[in-house]
Amino acid sequence: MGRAFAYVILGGGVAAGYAALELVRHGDGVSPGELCIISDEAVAPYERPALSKGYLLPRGAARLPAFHTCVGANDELLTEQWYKDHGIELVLGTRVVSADVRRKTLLTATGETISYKTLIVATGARVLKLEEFGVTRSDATNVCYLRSLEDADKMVGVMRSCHGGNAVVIGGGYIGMECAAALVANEIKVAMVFPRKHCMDRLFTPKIAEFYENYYAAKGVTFIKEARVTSFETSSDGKVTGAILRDGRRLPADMVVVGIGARANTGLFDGQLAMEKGGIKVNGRMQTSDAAVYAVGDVAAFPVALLGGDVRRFEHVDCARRTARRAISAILERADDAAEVGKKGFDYLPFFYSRVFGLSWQFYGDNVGEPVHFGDFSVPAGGRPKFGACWVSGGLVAGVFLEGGSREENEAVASAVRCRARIGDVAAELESRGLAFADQE
Ligand code: FAD
Ligand code: NAD
Ligand code: ISD
Repeated sequence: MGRAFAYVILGGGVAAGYAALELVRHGDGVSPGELCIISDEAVAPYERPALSKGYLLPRGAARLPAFHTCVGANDELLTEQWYKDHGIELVLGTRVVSADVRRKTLLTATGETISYKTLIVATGARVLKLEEFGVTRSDATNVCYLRSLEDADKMVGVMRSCHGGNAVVIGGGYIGMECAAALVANEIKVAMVFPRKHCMDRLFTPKIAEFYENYYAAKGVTFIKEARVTSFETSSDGKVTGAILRDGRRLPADMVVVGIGARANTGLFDGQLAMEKGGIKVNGRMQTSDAAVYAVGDVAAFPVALLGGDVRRFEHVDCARRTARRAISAILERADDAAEVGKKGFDYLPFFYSRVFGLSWQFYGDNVGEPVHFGDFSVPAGGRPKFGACWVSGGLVAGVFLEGGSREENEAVASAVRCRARIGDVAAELESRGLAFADQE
């Protein structure tokens, strides 16, 4: 025996929160008792980006309930009470262990079968573990991964016990860069190890990376590039005390932070739904190969109209919010759903951002073609740097990265990318804002 719902959202992260709000706001047909959210986390959906930023601050740190969804989009704060008030069944601390899309049922670890008419898969992604690369002992009490609130609590506790000590950060991507900045703020010395030539190599050009690496170095962070940790040295109490590199070097470690990438949580649907790009393949309405199942957020691979219908999967919060809203609009067959018909996919402008130290960058579009740098890559005394890059493909702007942009400048950049502006027009616009193209080396 089990419970039955018109709508079930599987997963309780960012996309789940935004989907719930959208259903409540626009779902004339959504009555109390019709929507259920199942999450293996112990708390209601929250804005995950806070975990590597405000949550790790040594003073005045962000704590729940302040960053439940949907405050990240300057919208309503959905506390557990909000879900109660709207008759939404929030099943927390409960893992779904199998799904049967033919029968339209989910089985939880507690043995309950939950059935749906419409399922929205919002299972997000999991961290890659060092063990998957043959490095053992990453379960030590002072080794931290960062995906969930539980992980963040562990990291806060470990940082408190390491004040003035040494941290080894493994990975030079988003987690590595944001956690290194947080460790510095907590007065912990950082050595960052990664296999590539420069940090954030999926997005940054070598010139952009050089700026951030120099900025971090000035804050005391050491970069150990083109290197890998192959084992840990541990003490008798099971704590890691050192990280050993492939070339035999030993880095002292009072703690370790690992950010070596993520994998979409698709396993429940292997062999049941079509997959692509490491995620669940959906159409421009976020509908999977089973008409009753939608997928949103990190787990969804969708055709991007702006990129000519190319199927992409993004692991970023803006995408989670927008795909969640898109799916609900499609499920409820709203007017904006009809407006999408005929397009080569979802009308989405890819958007990534990060904030570290006093810096703040945004990226819009696709980093394909030739990057052309602009602005001043030095740090002005007492001021904020402002620079960026335009990726140019066939004379048109495919993507723009901007560090230090004002709200108005970021909006201008976004619209230039959205309308595939000609590079000459963007150059003139940048110049009018005092951001001339840098000499290309
Ligand atoms: P998630 O938010 O990961 O939610 C997935 C949910 O599903 C989780 O609650 C999970 O526990 C649950 N779940 C999974 N499997 C099951 C199961 N079988 N049963 C029950 N529940 C299950 N992006 C940005 O653009 N900017 C940022 O600054 C930024 N910062 C980030 C900082 C951190 C520390 C992390 C980890 C990510 C950050 N991201 C950022 C990425 C962004 O948070 C994700 O893209 C976003 O959370 C994706 O939303 P989602 O709902 O798809 O997945
Ligand atoms: P990532 O893909 O951004 O970076 C992974 C890093 O690990 C890269 O530097 C890569 O070269 C390195 N690496 C890969 N394999 C390695 C190995 N075996 N040993 C050492 N280094 C290795 O992934 P992440 O930083 O772990 O982030 C995880 C997820 O969280 C991603 O989905 C990311 O988008 C998301 N996130 C996003 C933001 C943001 O958008 N601001 C912030 C934090 C996290
Ligand atoms: O999700 C992402 C991400 O973090 C990037 O940097 O997509 C991009 C691509 O990997 C590069 O455009």
